[in-house]
Amino acid sequence: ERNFWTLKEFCNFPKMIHLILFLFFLNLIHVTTPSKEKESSGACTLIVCEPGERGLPGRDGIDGKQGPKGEKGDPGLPGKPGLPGKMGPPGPKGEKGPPGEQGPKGEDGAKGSPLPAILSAEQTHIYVYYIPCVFFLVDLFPNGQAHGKKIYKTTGTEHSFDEAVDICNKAGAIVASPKSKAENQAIQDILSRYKKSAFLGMTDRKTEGKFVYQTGEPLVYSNWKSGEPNNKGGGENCIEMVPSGKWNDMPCEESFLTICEFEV
Ligand code: MAN
Ligand code: CA
Repeated sequence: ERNFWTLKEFCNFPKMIHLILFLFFLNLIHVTTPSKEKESSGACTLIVCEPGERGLPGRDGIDGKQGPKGEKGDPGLPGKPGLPGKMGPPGPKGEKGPPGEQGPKGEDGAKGSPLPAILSAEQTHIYVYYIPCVFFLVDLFPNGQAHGKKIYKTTGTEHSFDEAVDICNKAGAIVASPKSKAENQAIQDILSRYKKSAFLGMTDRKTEGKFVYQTGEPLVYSNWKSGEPNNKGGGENCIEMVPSGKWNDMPCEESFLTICEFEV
């Protein structure tokens, strides 16, 4: 069993996006918020003090003569601090200190699911995952969809079936060939953005009425519109997926949006 996620799996997990964004902004807040320690270490504490009060008057004298001098009053409170002096000239450069001791060994990384590793990650991990993830998602938008181990991407242009096969094969892919409801949905998501139909990769060119994948294998999933495939006019050997996600057999010479399927 794999104990890691591919970038695609990681980024395609919808909740992960929110987690990454959350961690990213949490990280920003952490970086921009000064800690209490920082606040107190460098700041001057300004205490405003009044000058000291006068001491008490001396006692009355005896026999009309002036009495002895009164006792010295208590010292007044300290006055306001003076203005800071001018900065002195810089001191000579100190010698290089000895190297610090080696820090203790870090804790073992999380095993199994990568999720705990992500959750317990330090700031750098956020960047390690976040930045590639952003590139991945930007690359897929607006003409791509990732589902499971497959990525569907459209050229954004319309072509005949044979042209589409050529375009996709040259890109190391095949023409979109959904094998489940979810994969069909991923393709439909693209169609709903473009409001167009697309060719699927299956044909019944070899045996009329028997649609197969480009590998020659028979269909494991289908989503025909009711009444289809009808081979209208006797020349409908390719499949068009309409924006609703339903399938209709159509002539391979028609032009539809090209959507390629990449296996990751
Ligand atoms: C209609 C239906 C389809 C057929 C197309 C051809 O939509 O009859 O089955 O493929 O026309 O344009
Ligand atoms: Ca048809």
